[in-house]
Amino acid sequence: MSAPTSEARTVITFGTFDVFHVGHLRVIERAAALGDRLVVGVSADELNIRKKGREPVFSEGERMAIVAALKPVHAVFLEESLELKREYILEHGAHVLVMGDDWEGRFDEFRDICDVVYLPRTPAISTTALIEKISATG
Ligand code: C2G
Repeated sequence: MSAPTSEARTVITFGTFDVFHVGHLRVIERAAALGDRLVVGVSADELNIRKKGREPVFSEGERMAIVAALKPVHAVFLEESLELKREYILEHGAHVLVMGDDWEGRFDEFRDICDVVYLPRTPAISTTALIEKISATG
């Protein structure tokens, strides 16, 4: 007798992924390992300007292309608002929401529709530190 076919487990994560580095890669790899398919919301340029007060180094089109080309990533979409997480989770049929632990506790409200997992950040690397390092040596 064959086992009943179960629905593929979809994982969703979000991020800017600007000046892509190994900390981004690690969170994507670990997120993908929690399910069968990984969908990534890449934050819009406009969202970064609004929330962080600066334009990303790489445009949303470039950042989406980089993330979409990664082996563990099944699909990418543009995250246009931080307030639309519930809609994105439902739209993509996600079973698990994964974020780095810099967001610890911030998305617990979605536990009614999916699992919420916070992964430890990769230490000692960040886009901001990289930009500072590059401009100091440039
Ligand atoms: N990250 C990590 N280790 C690092 C740096 C980043 O694990 N050293 C993780 C973050 O915790 C996040 C992901 O990589 O889960 C993307 O990080 P950012 O590009 O900084 O994205 P962020 O601005 O946190 O996301 O809805 C969330 C927004 O899209 C913003």
